[in-house]
Amino acid sequence: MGCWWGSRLLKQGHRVKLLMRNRPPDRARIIVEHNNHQDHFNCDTTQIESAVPPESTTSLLVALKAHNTLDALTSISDLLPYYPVILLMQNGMGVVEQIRHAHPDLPLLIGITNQGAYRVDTLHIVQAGQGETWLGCLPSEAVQTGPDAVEDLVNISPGPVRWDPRILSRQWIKLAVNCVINGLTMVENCRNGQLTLPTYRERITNLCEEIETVMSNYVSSDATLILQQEVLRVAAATRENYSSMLQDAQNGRTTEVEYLNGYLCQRADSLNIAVPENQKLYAEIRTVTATRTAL
Ligand code: KPL
Repeated sequence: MGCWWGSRLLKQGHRVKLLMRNRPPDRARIIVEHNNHQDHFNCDTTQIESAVPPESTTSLLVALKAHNTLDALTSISDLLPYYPVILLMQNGMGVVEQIRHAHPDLPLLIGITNQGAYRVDTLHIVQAGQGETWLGCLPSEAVQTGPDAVEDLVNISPGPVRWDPRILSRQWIKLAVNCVINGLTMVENCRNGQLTLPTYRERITNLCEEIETVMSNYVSSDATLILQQEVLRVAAATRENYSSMLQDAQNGRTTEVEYLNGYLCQRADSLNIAVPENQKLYAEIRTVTATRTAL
């Protein structure tokens, strides 16, 4: 996702610097492949430990896995006050709470995308389809940031990027979709499209009903009604995809389960809401992960 955003901004003439974990060359090239065509974008890079304070109008876009985000931000904690906007783009929920706890008062924004892109190499991505992206500020934020602070990001095209004043609802719907699709594809070891088969319908209904009950404690009920419909729509729209959780597991990487199914079960627990179907799925995912890791 970092490469995708970087390439879009560079195309529009913005300056982009990639902060990278491993020692990069000073200048590098992002390659974006689409319909068997490659676009190349030169950009500045720096190793994250050597990063220096940015210019005053620079936004920080954090496109890392949920479980790597807090550590990455902490490693540049001296620089964080220099960024007028810090945009977080992770699957799942719980990262904002962790960051708030460790680094209070940062100007955080949330980005949610269904833009399909996968990595074939460092700085080399394949853009799979044209998705949508929403940006917004959580209602709990002390400092409310508005769309003008991210005008350049909102105006990026192609691929619509919109400001959403109800980003929390969208975050919960995305959490629900990822809990169900990523979780079930992980235990069934299948592509997303398989979940549209009637055999999975009852299980999906039960999972969604439980998630709706938890979710309705955080967002208005009109946002919760469409969950099952949304799960099936996304599974069909991404039918050829292997979910990110399954891909992570297949490649021996840490999955985001704790920020998806784990987060959901923990919220349910703190509200004293029974979610047996989701608890069962969460346990199955952990068993499958342990079995695959042990192989
Ligand atoms: O977000 C996804 C993921 O895999 O993490 C979906 C939308 C389920 C696409 O695979």
